[in-house]
Parts: sequence; structure tokens; C-alpha cells
Amino acid sequence: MEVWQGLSASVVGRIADDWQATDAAYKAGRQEHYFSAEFLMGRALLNNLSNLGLVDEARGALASFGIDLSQVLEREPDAALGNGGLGRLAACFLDSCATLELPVTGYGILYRYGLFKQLFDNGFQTEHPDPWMEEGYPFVIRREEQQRIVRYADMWVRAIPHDMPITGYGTCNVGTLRLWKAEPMEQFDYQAFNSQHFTDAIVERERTSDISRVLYPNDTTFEGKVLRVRQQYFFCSASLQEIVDNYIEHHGEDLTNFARYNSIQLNDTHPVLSIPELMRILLDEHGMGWDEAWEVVTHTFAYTNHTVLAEALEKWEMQIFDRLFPRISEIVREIDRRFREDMNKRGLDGQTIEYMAPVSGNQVRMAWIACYASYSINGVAALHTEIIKRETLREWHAIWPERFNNKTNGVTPRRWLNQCNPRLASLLTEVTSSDAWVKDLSVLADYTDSVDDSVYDRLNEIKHANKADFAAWVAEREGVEIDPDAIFDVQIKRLHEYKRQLLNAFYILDLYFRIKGDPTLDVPKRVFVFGAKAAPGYIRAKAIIKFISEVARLVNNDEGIDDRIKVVFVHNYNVSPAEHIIPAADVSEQISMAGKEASGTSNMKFMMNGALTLGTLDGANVEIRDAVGDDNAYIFGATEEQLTSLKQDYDPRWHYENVSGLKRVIDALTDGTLDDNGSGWFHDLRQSLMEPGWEGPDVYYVLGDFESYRDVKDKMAADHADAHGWARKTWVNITKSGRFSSDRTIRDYAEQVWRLDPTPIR
Ligand code: 26Y
Repeated sequence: MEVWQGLSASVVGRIADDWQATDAAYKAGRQEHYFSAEFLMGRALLNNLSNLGLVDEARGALASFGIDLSQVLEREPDAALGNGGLGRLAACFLDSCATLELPVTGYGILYRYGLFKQLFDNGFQTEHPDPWMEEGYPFVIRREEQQRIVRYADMWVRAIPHDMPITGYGTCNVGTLRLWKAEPMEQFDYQAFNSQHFTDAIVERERTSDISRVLYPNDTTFEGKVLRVRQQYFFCSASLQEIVDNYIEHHGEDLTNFARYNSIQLNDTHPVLSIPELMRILLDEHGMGWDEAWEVVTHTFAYTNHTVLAEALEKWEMQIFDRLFPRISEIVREIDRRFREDMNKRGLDGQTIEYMAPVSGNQVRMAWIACYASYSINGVAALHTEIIKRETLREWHAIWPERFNNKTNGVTPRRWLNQCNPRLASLLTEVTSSDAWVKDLSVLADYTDSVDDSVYDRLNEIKHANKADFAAWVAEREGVEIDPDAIFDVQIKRLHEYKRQLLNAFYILDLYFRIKGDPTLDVPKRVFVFGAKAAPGYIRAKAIIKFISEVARLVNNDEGIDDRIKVVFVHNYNVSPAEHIIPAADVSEQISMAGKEASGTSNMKFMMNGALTLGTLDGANVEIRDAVGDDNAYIFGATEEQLTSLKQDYDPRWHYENVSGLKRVIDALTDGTLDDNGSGWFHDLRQSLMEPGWEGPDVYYVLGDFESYRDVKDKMAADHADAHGWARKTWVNITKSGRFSSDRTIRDYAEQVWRLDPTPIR
């Protein structure tokens, strides 16, 4: 740990001058500001060493002391300031912005506790705090002198910026992630303390620190509403104050041209309070009139939608706003009043206006405010953008079609290929005679068809070596032995019903029963790997974790199946476990019910590392399939289009009765085969599939897609036996992954939304 600290501090020291120069250059010109409640950064040291070209130097320096660099790297805690895809996307974007030398700054919250640490207790998930920087973290620099004050009706709070340097690959530019920490106005209220009100003094301090205490792990339901709203306003207000001050410093007191120099990307609805907050600053602190201020605001903000799930479109009770910031309430009401007036003039009917209004009853609808005030609205994959245009945001699309655009997600090939898969990275450099692919992944496409057989052999060797490394990692971390010669089939993502981990688990259980029924069955050896956290209040998701654990227990301990199936649930799934898992995967499970996964991004990471997609036509899977062709991806299940009619008279019972093996699997939930330790959770799972709930039975079409999933997955396993054919598919996936580099995504944002040019530092 001391070695990690020392090495990390020296890296930060090395970039100090470039960081300052970059900051000064960015502040003078047009800038983009990426507002996000989440940044799932993972580890920083290797990333920085690699960007700065210092890996070999560091390895050598440590070796002379008899210390192994990779062991030092493994000591670093993950900065897990995010729940999943949306937060990791923000981190990949920052990496690409720095590498592309674009003047972009990230703004968020310095959570003291990141996403909870997950342990298993008899197959049940338990949650534990993650104090990730308590032992010292050299990659955030406290900038006390740049603090701002955030004012709520019931308290004022100091916002202290903590900056993380964002190095780019092979560039001097160093961008910034600015994370705000909430601290009390006075270090301590001595008066209260001295007048015997000890606890009052402490309680007040704690109430302030609560604001940046913890990342909400709930990506489905609302908890601690008031605190969440407080958090959101906290980082929006502090960031805007800074951006406005910087504008004034460089361009003068007249804020009319604010949007010429600044644009703000809203990462989903979590930072949408910055819309009324910028109005407030312009109106109250700079004396602008409403129309003038609205003109500025509507040229400043751009909104990214990340989900079509109704429960994730944030709505807050007006009373929360009234209590926390009455002036913001007033402004939101005025936005609502003018919206209604405007829509009336456009001739919209009353019902539509009520549906679209920013405020309705006592509810404030954050997504609707975002759509009304933003000059750009984007989805995160082609299919998702079509769905928001057609359904989720249909009414806004009808009025402002020009605002809508697609920006298919991407992932950084630095972390997700060059750093995590050094064997494959060297092969790519060798084959292309250059490491240019690290900065321009699309160059690989020139090599799809032009390599000889030796490359396929090398690919197979590399995958096998990665699998052996992973097997050792799993043995130590999870205590399960797995065979590198087996097919490694992986599903890693947040646990949610729509992602259908249950479908995967049903396949495994069915395969187990098939082998039990016919021990001579000729099936290849398989390892099924899961990694997933469930929101602490999402009981059904927790039930699915317990179910997978029980399937693992049953299968892993049955000597009768000759180790032909192993199931591993990697606990505490996070960015750095992903870096161990993905390079070792043969099969990438992307099996959400079509229409529900906005994009997915692990699908892209797997593709880059030569795992083949087993997926539905959902999110970016559609574009992956288009990039590699039907022969190089395994697609199954109902399409989004088909589901509309299929779901009309869907009867899961028919599938239960008629699809071979399905009844046996579903019955295993409740017939004593598997034990939920009296929780009743497995009964509930069965019920959710078989009995009509308020949205019907089996909302996510698990039973409906089971047969086609099994067919394709069986076919895939059989195909794996043809090592050469498989390697060929793998190669196509790797070389066609250029489109899924976040560099491509960020270039698209920069050109089409941000209108931003590179600002190289020399
Ligand atoms: C408001 C609160 C309840 C909330 C907190 C976190 C709501 C949503 C979220 C996180 C959403 C998320 O991670 N969405 C994912 O975004 C990825 C990046 O665009 C997509 O690839 C992925 O499909 C989508 O589920």
C-alpha cells in the first residue's frame, strides 16, 4: 500500500505542470462540461502509467527493490462512484476527451462511500460500506481555495472541489474531473458545543456531510428522496457558480454570450436541477430578464437519455423543492407556466399539454424539463434513439424533431483492451506493425481478411493463457476450481429482471438436468460466470442472486456430472474484476428483453477482447451484429417489434407445458430441489413468471424466449469445438470493434452536439 501511494503520488507530481497548462488553456476558450451524478472510474495508477508511457519504467524501478508491479496495482481500491453503465460511460468519455485533446471537464460528487461492497452469506447478498479513499488517495487533489457556497433554505454548505487528473494516451493534455465534497460552513460550532449543546453541534455538522456521504445504490426505486435532491442540487449549483465565474473572468460581466463559450451535457436526469439553477443565477445574480436568460439556458444544455424504464424517469414532489429551495420552486413553476402558454399557442390539446408539463399535480418531472430546455436530446444506441422518438419522448419529438439525435455508446480501448489484455494488445501491435490502433481502433478493420492462419492459432493461445490467469484469480478469490479448457460463458452487469440473468440460470439448470437424464450426453465443458449487484431494496433481484447461488451449489457439488458444468458467482463485481474477467471470456451474454437495454457497454468490451455475443437484438447488440455479420454473432429471441404483438396474448403457461425441460426447471424453484432458506423468494420468482401481476405474467418474456435461447446457446457451444472457425469469428469481432471505441462516440458529440475543437497543449 505504501508503494502504491508513493508511486501514485509521483505520477501526479509528474503531470502537475501539464495539468495546470491544460486547465488554463481550456478556461480561455469554448468548453464542454459533463455533469454526472456518477463516475465509475475504477483504478487510476495503471491507467496513468500507461497513458504516460511509464509502465516499463515503473516496473523496472520496483523490480530493483524486488517488488512486482502487478501486485502493487492490485492493492489499489476502485473509485466506484457509480452504479453501472451510466457511470462507467462517463469515465470512458473522460478518457476519450483527454486523448482527443478536447476541452471537456467532468463535474460530480466526491462520495465518501462508493457503491456498496457486496459479500455473500449463504448465497444471500449482503451490503457493506466502501470507504474507498480513507487510507489516502493521491489521485484527488483538494482545492480548498476554490470552494463555493451552496445555499438551501435550511442550511448553507461549503462545496470543496477535489480534482482528479484525467490523462490521455500519448498527449500532454490533462483534463479534470472535479468532484465536490460537502463540508460545514464552520469547522465546528464552538458556541453550541460550549453551551452544552454537544450533540446539536455534531448533528448539524453531520447533516451537512450527509450530502456527499454516499452514492445511492438504487437504480430502480426511490429512497431518501430529500437527500438525493439535495445531492443533485449540490453539485449542479457549485459547478454552475464556477462556470459562470470563469465566464465573467474571461469574457466580462455580460452573460448574453454564455452559451458561445459553454455547453453542458446532462448525463440523464440527475443533473437537471442545473436548468432552473442557471436560470436563477442569470435572473437573480446578474439581473437578466426571463426571455434573455431562457435564451442562454436553451442554448447551453444537452440531455442524454439512458433508459426507457418508466421507474428511472425521475419525478420529485414539489414539496421537496419548496422545502429545500423555494426560489428554484418558483422558477420551475414559471417554466411550467410558460411551457403551457407556449404549447397552447402551438395548438396542442389540453390533455397533451398536461402530460408534457414540467409540473403536474405536485410532481416535478425532470426528464420533461430536460427535453423542454435542451438544444439536443440523444439516445445511446440506434434502436434506443428510435424508441425514445417513437414512444418515451414521442410528444417532444413531434414538436422538436431537430433536437433528437443518436450517439451510440462506446468504451475506451485503452483500459478495456490495451491495459487489461496485454497479450492481445501485443498481437495487434505486431499484426498492424504499429500501436496506432490504441488511439484509432478503426485501423484494425483493414486486417479483418488479411491475416494468415498463424494469427488464429495465436488468438487461441492468448485466450487460453488469459483463461488460465482468470482461473487462478477465481480460485484465490472465490475458492472455485475451473478448467481453462472449458468454454467461459460470462454475464456481468447490474442485476435486473429486464437483463434476464434468470434466463441464463434456467439454461444452466436445464443443461444440468439434461446431463443427469443422460450421463453419456456429449456436451463440451462449460464454465458459467456471473457478476452482479442488486439494489439493496430490490428483493426480486436479490432472489435471483440467491437462485444462481443455489444452482451453483447444486451443480458444482455433483460429481455425477463430471465437472462438465461449473458456475462461478464473482462477488463484489466492479471495474477491476471486469478487467480480469473480460479478457478470459469466450461468450458474452447480452440477453435483455428486446427494447429494454438502452445500449449496453460490456457487450462492446467483450467484442474488443474476442468474446462472441450471445444476445437479443437489443441496444447496441443490433449494431454489433451489423458490424460483424450474422455469422459472427449468436442472436436469438423475439425482436422489439415482434414483442408488441407477442405480448398481447402471451401465456407463459403454454411454454411451461409445451417447451421440453422448461417445466422441470420452473418446478425446481419450489419442489425442494433448491433451497431459499425459508425466505419464500423462490416461490415469488415462480409466481412472477407464472401468475399475472399488474403488468401481466413474466413481464420480461423469460419463458417466451427460453427455447430459442437454448437452441442458439447449444449451437454456440458445439461451434466452439471448431477452434479455427471460432478464432476466425473472434478475429472479426476484434477487428470490427472500432465503431465501439468511445473515441468515435466523443468525436460525434464534439462535432454534432458540442461544436468543440481540440485544444492541444504543447
Ligand atoms: C434516478 C436513479 C434511480 C437512477 C440511477 C442510476 C436511474 C438510473 C441509473 C443508471 C442507469 C444506467 O446505468 N443506465 C445504463 O446506461 C448505460 C450507458 O448509456 C447503457 O449502456 C445501459 O443500457 C443503461 O441501462
